[in-house]
Amino acid sequence: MPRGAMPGESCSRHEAWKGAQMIGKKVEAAFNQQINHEAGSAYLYLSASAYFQALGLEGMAHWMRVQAGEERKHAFKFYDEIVDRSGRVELLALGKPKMEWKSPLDAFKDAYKHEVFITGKINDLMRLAEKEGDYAAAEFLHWFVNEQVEEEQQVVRIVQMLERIGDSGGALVMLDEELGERKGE
Ligand code: OFO
Repeated sequence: MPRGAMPGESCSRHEAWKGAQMIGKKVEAAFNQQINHEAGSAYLYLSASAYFQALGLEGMAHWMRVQAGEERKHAFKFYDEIVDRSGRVELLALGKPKMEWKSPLDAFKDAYKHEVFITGKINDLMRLAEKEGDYAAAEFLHWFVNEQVEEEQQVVRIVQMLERIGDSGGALVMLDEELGERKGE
């Protein structure tokens, strides 16, 4: 039921309002695809969390698990936006995520590559919204544009630290403790 409408309400004003809010088919399909990308990100980070858990790096496992939770929230944001604009959510299949990495550095480098991939998808969505003249979608996507800058920065910082740490076990333990303090979940 549209926001502000009473149960059973059926008036032309209501229908006109609903029509004005409807999401276009192209943007709807692209947003559904993005739900899949965000849910896939959550799945990947949960798998990385399990990898770190197996290595006994609890702090990194925690960091990845919090990140998986963030990605789930991103998927829900797209879900809610489709519903709020009277579209139809379609959940697509998720593939099996990678489960082994060569090292913590390798896992975080992969996370960085993944975020760059997602940034590209958000930029594609923005281009589509603008092409379709869907300013509500463009406005909604601004939050994600900023979020991607933040996410890439966070992961780059960890990659840089891991590169500096190299083979130093003590420094790795210290970084693990720091990453274990990430808020969330
Ligand atoms: Fe949803 O931001 Fe990372 O992938």
